[in-house]
Amino acid sequence: MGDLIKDKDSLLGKEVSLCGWVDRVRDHGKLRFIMLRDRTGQIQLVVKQGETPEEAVKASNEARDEAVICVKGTLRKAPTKEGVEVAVREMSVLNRPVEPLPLLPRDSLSAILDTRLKFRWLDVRNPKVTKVFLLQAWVAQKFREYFSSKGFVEIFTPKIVGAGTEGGAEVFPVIYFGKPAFLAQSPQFYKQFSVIAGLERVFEVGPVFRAEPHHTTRHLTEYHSMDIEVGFIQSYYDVISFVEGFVKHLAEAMRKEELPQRVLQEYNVEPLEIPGEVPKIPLRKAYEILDSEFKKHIPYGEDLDSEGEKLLGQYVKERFKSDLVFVTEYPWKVRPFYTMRKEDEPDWTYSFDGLLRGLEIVTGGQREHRYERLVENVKDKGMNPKNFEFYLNFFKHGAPPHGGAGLGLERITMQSLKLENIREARLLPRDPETLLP
Ligand code: AMO
Repeated sequence: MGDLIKDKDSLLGKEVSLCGWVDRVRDHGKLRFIMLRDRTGQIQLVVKQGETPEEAVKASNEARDEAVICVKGTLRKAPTKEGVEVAVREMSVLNRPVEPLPLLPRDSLSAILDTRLKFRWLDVRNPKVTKVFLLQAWVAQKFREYFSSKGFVEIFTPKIVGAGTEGGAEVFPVIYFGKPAFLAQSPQFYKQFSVIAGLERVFEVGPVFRAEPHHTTRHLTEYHSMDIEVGFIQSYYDVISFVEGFVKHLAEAMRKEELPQRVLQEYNVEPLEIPGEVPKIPLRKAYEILDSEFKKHIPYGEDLDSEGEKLLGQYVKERFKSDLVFVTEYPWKVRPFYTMRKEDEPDWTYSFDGLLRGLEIVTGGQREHRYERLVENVKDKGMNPKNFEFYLNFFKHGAPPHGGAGLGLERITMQSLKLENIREARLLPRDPETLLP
């Protein structure tokens, strides 16, 4: 239908053939208007007794809300939003709902989120909801495009793994032919593996699993992670540059390309604002800013909480006209064992988070690539190097200095459209209660 609307001038007076869902019907006795909806838009169909062939009039009696229909007819000018309508000549009803609709697609956004997710197949038919997923696919495409253009190779790593990567208990156990295994929390070990194995620059877009028992508006138990890993870096600032380059590429494309413009307009949000120089603030400086500007106290050596992130986002938006800020040098105690500790201050690390509109969307840093130090790191975290032997082995035969980052696809989608809950940005979200549909 998108093409039809675009080509409406050349198609006027011609026969068109369309399939889709009935969005709504306005029945005026002898005159019936049916809004037909497909993934590209909507168009009015006109069925008029005395003008429309008898067979088609009959079929249109069955064309109720959300029936699946195909029509043939003539495209003509009309005082509709699209400026055109179809005078129906043939209609076939391919399928009809078998029970009253529990959620009307056109009104789905007025239902509570739980109901929308329960009947997600109806919810996503709402054109505004469909657009979330058009934008999401576009973001993933931009990610692939950007990193491919920088010489990164796409990798596909195991999702059933023998060890957790991010520390803590947030792993889902699975039984693998009688042996204990886990769903991957991150491609962390295998993206590092790929660099060490000589691919040097790699990226992956894939599902990751986190057994996060808590309910928040920004956590899912399954999400899509967009990961990069790059060898031969001088410092973790090289990784920041790649991430910054990608977000700039995304922001520019948001202003230029038709699809994101259309989606952003529907959500009434501005494209991301990313200045030439994105602010980078060491965490210890961020503590001071939050204290002095907002009277918000984060205990020294702790991670930012969600309020701290929000306030810092607000601060950089006002000061630097930036929707993005990098917070650098996180404490060793809140970072996973593979992170490289600062040479001169080992309680701090060569690592960063990136906040988009006040929400963490990316984490990254330089990795410890020196075998002995890595073993020390494992021990320092109170873990047994034996349990990580398979990973530590990668580092025994020439691992280059390297670093990388992981970006949350749903969080980027959510922040780009200013959605309130991350579940809205996942087609079929998983949370502690939701395993179906
Ligand atoms: P981290 O665990 O911080 O880092 O995750 C990286 C990014 O993934 C997103 N994210 C989430 N999105 C939705 N639901 C969740 N439960 C969730 N948890 C995280 C966030 C976050 O910034 N291996 C490292 C990355 C690296 O250093 O390369 C890692 O996974 O946007």
